[in-house]
Amino acid sequence: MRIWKVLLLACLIVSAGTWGAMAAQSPQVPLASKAIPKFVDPLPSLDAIVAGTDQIELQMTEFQAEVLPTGTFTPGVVPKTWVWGYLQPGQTTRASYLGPVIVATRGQPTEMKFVNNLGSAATTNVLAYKYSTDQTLHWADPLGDPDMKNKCNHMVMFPSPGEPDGCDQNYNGPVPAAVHLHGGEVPPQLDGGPDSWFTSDGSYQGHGFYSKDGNGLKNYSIYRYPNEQQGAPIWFHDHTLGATRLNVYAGLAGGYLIKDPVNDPANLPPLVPLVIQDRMFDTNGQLFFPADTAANLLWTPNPEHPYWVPEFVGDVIVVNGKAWPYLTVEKKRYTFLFLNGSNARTYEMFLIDPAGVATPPRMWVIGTDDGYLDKPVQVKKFTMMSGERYQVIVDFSTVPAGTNLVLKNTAKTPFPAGAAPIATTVGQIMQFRVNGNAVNDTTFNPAVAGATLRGGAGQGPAIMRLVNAATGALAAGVTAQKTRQLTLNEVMGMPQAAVNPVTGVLTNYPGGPLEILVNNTKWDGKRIVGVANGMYELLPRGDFPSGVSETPNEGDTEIWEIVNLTADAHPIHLHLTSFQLLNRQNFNVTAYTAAYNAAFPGGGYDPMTGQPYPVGVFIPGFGPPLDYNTGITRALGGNPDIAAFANGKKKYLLGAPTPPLPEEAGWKDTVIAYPGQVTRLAVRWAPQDVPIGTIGSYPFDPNGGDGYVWHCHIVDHEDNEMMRPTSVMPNLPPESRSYTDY
Ligand SMILES: [Cu+2]
Repeated sequence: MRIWKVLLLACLIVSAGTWGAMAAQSPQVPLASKAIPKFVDPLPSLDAIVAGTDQIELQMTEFQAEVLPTGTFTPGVVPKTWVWGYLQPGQTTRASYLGPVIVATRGQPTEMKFVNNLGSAATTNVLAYKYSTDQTLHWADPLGDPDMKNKCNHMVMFPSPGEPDGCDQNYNGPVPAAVHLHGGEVPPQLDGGPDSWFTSDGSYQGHGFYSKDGNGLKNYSIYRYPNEQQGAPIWFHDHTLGATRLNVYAGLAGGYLIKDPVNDPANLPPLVPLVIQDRMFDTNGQLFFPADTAANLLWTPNPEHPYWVPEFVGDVIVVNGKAWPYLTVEKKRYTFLFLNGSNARTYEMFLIDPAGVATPPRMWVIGTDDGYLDKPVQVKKFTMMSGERYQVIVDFSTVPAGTNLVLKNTAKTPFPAGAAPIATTVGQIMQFRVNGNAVNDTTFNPAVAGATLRGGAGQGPAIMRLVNAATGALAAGVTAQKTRQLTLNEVMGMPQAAVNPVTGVLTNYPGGPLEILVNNTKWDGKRIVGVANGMYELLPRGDFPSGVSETPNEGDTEIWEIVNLTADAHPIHLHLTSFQLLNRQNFNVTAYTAAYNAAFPGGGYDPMTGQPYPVGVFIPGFGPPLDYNTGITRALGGNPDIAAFANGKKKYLLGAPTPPLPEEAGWKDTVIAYPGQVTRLAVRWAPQDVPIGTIGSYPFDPNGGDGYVWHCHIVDHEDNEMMRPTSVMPNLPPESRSYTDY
């Protein structure tokens, strides 16, 4: 964090006061979540669509869903909440905003048509969207000048001279939407990344329209997903640049289960998806999203981004689109597919009998983000950040009928060292009502000694091991072609002066987070080098002039060392490929940060002083301090080597690396990077079960289109720069690929 000079506060007060006062205020009044009844309505089951050869059409539609429980406001009455969801043709409403779940089969492509019928922010009834869009972010901006996108995006808090009017107002045009298949091994043209959005009135960006039926004015994209990857509980959700947090919050998320009949474990207990999210509501039962303005005392005012909040956490837990539901279960085994679809909230989950009578049922993790484990892993609790999935078998056979178990949550916010959840509200997720007599359960029993899911007799092969999960080292026979050291950085804003709406006194507030970055690089790979005509000049760095710094070779195995320099954990997500967690290791953050800051070469433009940054001072958004490509191999990524010695005596790294938790030791696409640690990933740029060394690993050209991205899956972070493009260098010419029909 930087030390701010008092001298500059005088000029800030005028600008900040004006800027903050102009921002529109939501008329919504937040509803206290303790007033919402718990465990009143049953868990909604999500619509399932079994994919065949016919195209599946889903229409993004605004409708009223039944999110809050019966009797929240009036006894016997289910409140209606305006939401957005993916409806099928002919559907005009649905009880749950979530879904549907597409059930696809490995080897059979699925053609999806996604239609945007969301209309305009000016007329939407989803007030959380209407009052929370933030035009000061680097965002889709469909009304922006096509030659000068993101007209309001700026690095400093106050509008610079010549900046267009209205940047401090909410966006009022057609709603942009992009559909990403999270965990999907798909061509870059179909990835649905942040730059592939389209609107209901036919404007679009990127290759969203390079889909099967070509270009033209329309309100849909057609994606033909290959489904060539192993069986996995992946999902689809909105990914619009700078607005993902609001589109997903409004409801745009569904499931996508790939079944692999040859390799999936057989005879698993019945599957129940549990998509966990947190929300806030107003006193009319409508979705509420807090803005960061001074009048909203929930947050420190942050006039650089008047509506963006650093991490949204709601005070209501919603499962499958219903607040605090219950599920009636029989005395037998179930497979629960847990998916954390929240913006920022982490869940640390376990079952209890609140009456203190029944022993909680046993739980076994059998699958991670992108496939099954070889053996079930018994857990007492497990932790999920946003974007992660776990498949868990719970055996209720030992729980007495009539017991009402509660799924608890003890994860702190921000995770892992913030405030504990309130036990009576967000400290509980849902209820399981155990009912009936014991049944003769013949499904797979994870409690049997030596039980295997893969690799056993009559089962598919054990999963390919990049990592020896017991030691946290690369598996025998696996070598890494590159090691990248990539940092997570938080950039703090300037101190703010604004009128406290309660006291009426002009008050100086400390600067909040301005943006969050991966490898200190903004999403577009550019940096501020000076000021001309009142606007900031942006020029690419010499060491990645294309703006893309992570350009792995197809088929290579790389070690990504995520060096977390922030105070919080971040769920790091890679598109296209799945990876295995290698290990985590503590490091001396103070010593490393000092070396990191000292490596900056000076220059650029410091908006606090109006001067270039001195040598040896952190430059926000500069990129890594050293040249990205010519640093020593160990530190590829442009940062001081985390494994080097500081001042010739003390290592940055502390203690020994910790192997992944047993339940994490499968294929993942989203992993927790804790503060104070370097989190190492073994990333292979190839499908999971293609033999190492295969040329043309992917059935499609992984290069082209809009490319891919890697980012933090705290959606509020990815919406504010904590995301970077990746471009995979193919090792076969495009025309030689078998899968080209996209
Ligand atoms: Cu983050």
